[in-house]
Amino acid sequence: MLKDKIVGALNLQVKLEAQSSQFYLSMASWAESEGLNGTAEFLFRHSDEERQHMLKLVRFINERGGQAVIPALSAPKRKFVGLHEVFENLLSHETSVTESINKVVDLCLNLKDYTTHHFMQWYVAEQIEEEALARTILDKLNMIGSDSAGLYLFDRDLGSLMPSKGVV
Ligand code: OFO
Repeated sequence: MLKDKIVGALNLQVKLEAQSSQFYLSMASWAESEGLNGTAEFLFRHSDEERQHMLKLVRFINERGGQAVIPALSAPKRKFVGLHEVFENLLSHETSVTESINKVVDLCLNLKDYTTHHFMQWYVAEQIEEEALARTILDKLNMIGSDSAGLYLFDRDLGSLMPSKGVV
């Protein structure tokens, strides 16, 4: 049986993962409307993955005797100046998700909830991958600058990349 404080922290994480999914869906929609189809595919997949992260938490909370709360969400940002802004936003969002996950892990240790602590290790590992990938993508974009041939190839290659795996 989960302690109330743990349920509260996990439900906050449910909300953050849902926000991630909506935010990346909004980015994907912007990219598709700009003709950046590879980037859009990548972001649609990223959005789907975030929804899976949310569901994994929902199922865990309910299985362990708590109640997962499905949150209301505010509308995500929908206009971006360019790809650089998209991936800067993505990295800074992921950094805040990592901080939140670390807080949950910390609380688990303080309350001696080793089961939830074990469960959360999957999220810790996932955040390392996602942050590293976002940084790699930003490095590539910095290298390309405003070179349109480079941006064309970048967009094409991103279309076949999985958000939680691989390097551009
Ligand atoms: Fe759920 O991994 Fe990003 O936010």
